[in-house]
Amino acid sequence: MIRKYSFGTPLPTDAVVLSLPTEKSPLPFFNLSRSGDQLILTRKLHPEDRIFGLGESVRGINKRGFLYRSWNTDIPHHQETTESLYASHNFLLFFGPESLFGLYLDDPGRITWDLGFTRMDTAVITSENGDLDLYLIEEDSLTEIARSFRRLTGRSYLPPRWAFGYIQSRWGYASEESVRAVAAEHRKRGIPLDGICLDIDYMENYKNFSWRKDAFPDLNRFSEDMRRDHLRLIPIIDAGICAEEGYTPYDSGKAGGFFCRKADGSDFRAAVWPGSCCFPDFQREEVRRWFGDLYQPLLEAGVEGFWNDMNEPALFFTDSGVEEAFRKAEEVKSGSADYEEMWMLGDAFSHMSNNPEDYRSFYQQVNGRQVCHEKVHNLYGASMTRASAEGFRRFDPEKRFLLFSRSSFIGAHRNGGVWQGDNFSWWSHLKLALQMLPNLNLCGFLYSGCDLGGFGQNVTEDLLERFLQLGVFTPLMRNHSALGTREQEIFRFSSWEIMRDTVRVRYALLPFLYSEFMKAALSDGMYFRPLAFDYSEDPRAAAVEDQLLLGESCMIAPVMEQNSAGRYVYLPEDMLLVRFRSPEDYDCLPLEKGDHWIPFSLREFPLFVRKNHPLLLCRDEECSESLDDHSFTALCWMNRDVSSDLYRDDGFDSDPVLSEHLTRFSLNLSGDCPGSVPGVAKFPIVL
Ligand code: MIG
Repeated sequence: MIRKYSFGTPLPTDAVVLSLPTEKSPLPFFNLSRSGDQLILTRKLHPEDRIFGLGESVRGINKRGFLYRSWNTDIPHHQETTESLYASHNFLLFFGPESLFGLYLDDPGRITWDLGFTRMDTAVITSENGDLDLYLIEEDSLTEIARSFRRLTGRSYLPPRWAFGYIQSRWGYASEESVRAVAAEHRKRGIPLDGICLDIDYMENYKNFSWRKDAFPDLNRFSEDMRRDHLRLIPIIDAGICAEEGYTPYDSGKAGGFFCRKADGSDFRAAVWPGSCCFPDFQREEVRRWFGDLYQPLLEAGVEGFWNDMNEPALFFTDSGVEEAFRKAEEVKSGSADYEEMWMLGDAFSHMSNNPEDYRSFYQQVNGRQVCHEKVHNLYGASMTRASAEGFRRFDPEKRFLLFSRSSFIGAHRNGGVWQGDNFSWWSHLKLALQMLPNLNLCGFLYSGCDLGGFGQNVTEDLLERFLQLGVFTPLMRNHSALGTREQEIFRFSSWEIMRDTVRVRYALLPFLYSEFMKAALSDGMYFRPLAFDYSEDPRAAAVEDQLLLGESCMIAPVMEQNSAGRYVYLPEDMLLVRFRSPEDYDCLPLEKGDHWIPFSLREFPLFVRKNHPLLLCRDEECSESLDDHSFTALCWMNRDVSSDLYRDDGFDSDPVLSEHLTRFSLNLSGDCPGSVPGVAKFPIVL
């Protein structure tokens, strides 16, 4: 049951697709109060209450015990105490002895989620706008609440199948040759690969939809050559449009009046990579149409995937920000500043970027009305994603395109995936990535993944290998790193063969993982879930913070500590451990429900499969297109006949019907189990 409550005059967000009547009865579960414009919700927490949700945010799977802020921020140096990341996903699940409900705030402005931070026993949620629609969802289980929420907000984005292949990326591939060399090195060494991202280096002076003719002379031919080798180019597009006369996107945007404006009616400008930029007012339909059509020449050149960046929007600085910083510096220089201002001199400069003052200084058009950007800030990336996706649909409505964005808001989950932003080559960020995934899924973002190996700082070989072992299971499996850091492609490292075999396991599992993903997406389910979702009666399972359920029958438990020789795993029921070293080298171990310490050398990683549920492995290939998804090795710990469904499609169909793509298959106990481990069947099947 979904109930809607309205407060004031809510701004449209495009998050909700279901129209519901507004409740007149008082809001249950929360104490409601006002302070100025703010709307404040308060709820006493039971000591055993858990809170899931908030999608992209720091800390654990259970969000309880910290304060988070919905305020999309470019924050490459995030850590445990960071309150806001690149996205705002305002959905929470309360789960405890006295609570089982979901709460969604459809509010594009700043929201503070004090989930037991100020007082351990109290949740206080504050909306700054104060005008919003609030939805309460009550169902019998966490899974059903999540499903209802997806019905409310719409089906998750479906990427093309090739987007489940391994993707190599780096900020700094400065020419066609360097990209070709990276591709060739993967092919030469048998490291499977489906795509290479082009970062801002491919553009001419970082201008969107342009490319450097000196270094990337013929994108058409380049893209064709790559396609012949079963590789796709995935260019980046930034939010800001370079404010330079003679540059077509600027001229057409200017002529159309498509950019965000200041109070005096002039275009708002801020510096980003290309220098002074204007920012499309993505809230307007005609602006989205114009921007979406700008992708057309690249689509015509054969590009089938993009990543949208800097769309919080990130602002390096504005003229007024620079003036203000210089004014402070002058005061300090002339001796007129007091002690505190002198001490803050560094801040005066570093706070020039993503400055709240700047976000307050421009306006967006919402339903024909000028609204201060601050009030709709968190929609910017989502609306850019919408513009792109709508453009792709106009270009080819039959086909799925790859699209993942840095910034997002609920609603964008219908149009694209997300990557988890700029992380560091830190062990703690490996764990952070894992913990974010189920909450992203809860908020509808099924196609996601982190920068494997870490974006900032220098990775170590073992950290990259452990990142890849998580990446084997994340829908987006992309190795990405920042300019100036240690080169991070697999082939750069002495242990590249170990890493290659890890990626090969991904390809052997790809048809199975794709099937699990599509089944989840097409039934409004979750690909990754906290253990609490399936084992809500088991308090041990509900508390697990370092393992995730995957699809209908699997569980992952990656090693996330340096130099560890293994790890503890809690099995909420009997499960088969498949410990992988490569597609042909793995061992199968039936394990009983309970705690286990399991050794994992650096090259080993587990997948756990529920008893009487089959796992399908195919022969790995160098790219997803070459995979044979008819012949499999079936692995199953079984003590009865089992049957299951495999989802398959052409990988592009933009509107597949689940039931039309399922192949039912059975494994019979009577036909004896040919595996070498008693009770574990292992045999070839053809579907
Ligand atoms: O200010 O395009 O998150 O993935 O490599 C940095 C360069 C801009 C941030 C993205 C990152 C990308 C980088 N971008």
